[in-house]
Amino acid sequence: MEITVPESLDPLAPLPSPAQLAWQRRAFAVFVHFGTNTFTDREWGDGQAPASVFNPAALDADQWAAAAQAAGAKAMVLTAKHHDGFCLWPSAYTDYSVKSSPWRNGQGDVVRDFVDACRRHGLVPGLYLSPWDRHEPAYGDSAAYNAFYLAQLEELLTRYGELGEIWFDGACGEGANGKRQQYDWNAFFETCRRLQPHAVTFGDGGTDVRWIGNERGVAGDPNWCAVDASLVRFPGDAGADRPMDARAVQLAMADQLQHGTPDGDVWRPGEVDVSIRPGWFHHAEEDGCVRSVSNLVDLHFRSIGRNASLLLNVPPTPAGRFHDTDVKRLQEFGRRMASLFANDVFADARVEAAGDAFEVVLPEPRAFGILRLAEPIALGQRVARHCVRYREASGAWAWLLDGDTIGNQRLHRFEPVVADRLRVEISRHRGDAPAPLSEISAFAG
Ligand code: FUL
Repeated sequence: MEITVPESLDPLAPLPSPAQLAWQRRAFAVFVHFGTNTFTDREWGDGQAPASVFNPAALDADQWAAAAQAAGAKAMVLTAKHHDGFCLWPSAYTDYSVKSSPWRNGQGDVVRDFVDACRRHGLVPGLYLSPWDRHEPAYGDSAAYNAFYLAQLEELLTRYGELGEIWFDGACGEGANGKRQQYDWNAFFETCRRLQPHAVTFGDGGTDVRWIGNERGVAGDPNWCAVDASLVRFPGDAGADRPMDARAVQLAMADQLQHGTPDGDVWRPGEVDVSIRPGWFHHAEEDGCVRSVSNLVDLHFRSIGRNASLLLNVPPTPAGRFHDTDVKRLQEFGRRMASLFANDVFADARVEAAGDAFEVVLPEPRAFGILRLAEPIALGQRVARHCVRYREASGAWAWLLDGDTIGNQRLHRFEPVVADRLRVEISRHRGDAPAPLSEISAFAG
């Protein structure tokens, strides 16, 4: 049940940008790792595989989009170029791309198919362009490679319409010539802001969206949207030259990737990237290792349910389609989530708000085993600690759970209880005014 937020409430900085807020509301995206590695059975290509290996017999981006949509995703992100340097679009700046492959006689463009399929299925497209390029000879010759990379970035940001997310991977290996590439991160991010102002950029600790610090699919608890900008750095930011070797500083940064901080000065919400299989790319020997539906449900609770966004990787096979097992899993997961969250037990309840306490009054005792709470994050994030109690049929009040942050969404799962009243108390929060909630919903579980 939604709760009306008092109009008089002042925002409490830091605040999300419109692009960050839209990205947080989408919450769930499917990641697509596809390229020469799909055909050579590798995770990190060395850039030496001939372009001729890329030849998907039945590439069908609509099949990816339909499966993502069935799972409940609102966006998809494609590896337009991974570390091997092979471009899934016909870039004018290299021959190492689909145009040199036998696929569709060199006339195809996977990025085009991808963005069109996303839009047909109501998904917001995003792109990954690996800065590390193990094929391009200019790599390691910093100025020349930066110019090359910026030219490719501009192709992607101008040819394919509006994007929701641009994903920068932090990997930076040595060039073939043994030289270390110095990326011009400021120019990369400035180009994104200029050409795609509605997209968020992801890159290690920032800029708009921070990595959650692991690839296991777990957000921190608590999890704040804000971080301390002097500590959580991304490549190219103002403080990035400061030595990071002090162990204590590194630990503090790792902690803030996981948890954010209530004292943060910049809004930089966490993204949980994780694969549905052990690898990021498809490997036939992992066809039996696809996450189960209940594992995917757990992922949802540990990421989206902890105020983060989930980017779930599903790698197409060499045919260019998601594997049947993955498709079935995504469909079943989508159905399971839809049924779990179909009926809000509190839909017709009344809420009495008094200061830092919210009391839900039900017409009669009802059973529920999941609670969904939300704050109006457009006005900032405030709740640091909350406690939930419920009134049993006997009329006695019982403790249900304690939690920390809420943010965009907080999910709690517990042994179902029967109650005719439920009280959420905010026992600690940022700011002087009582912390508002925008939702208290319950589901049978
Ligand atoms: C990492 C890369 O090195 C992996 O190959 C993968 O793309 C993952 C999402 O990011 O840094």
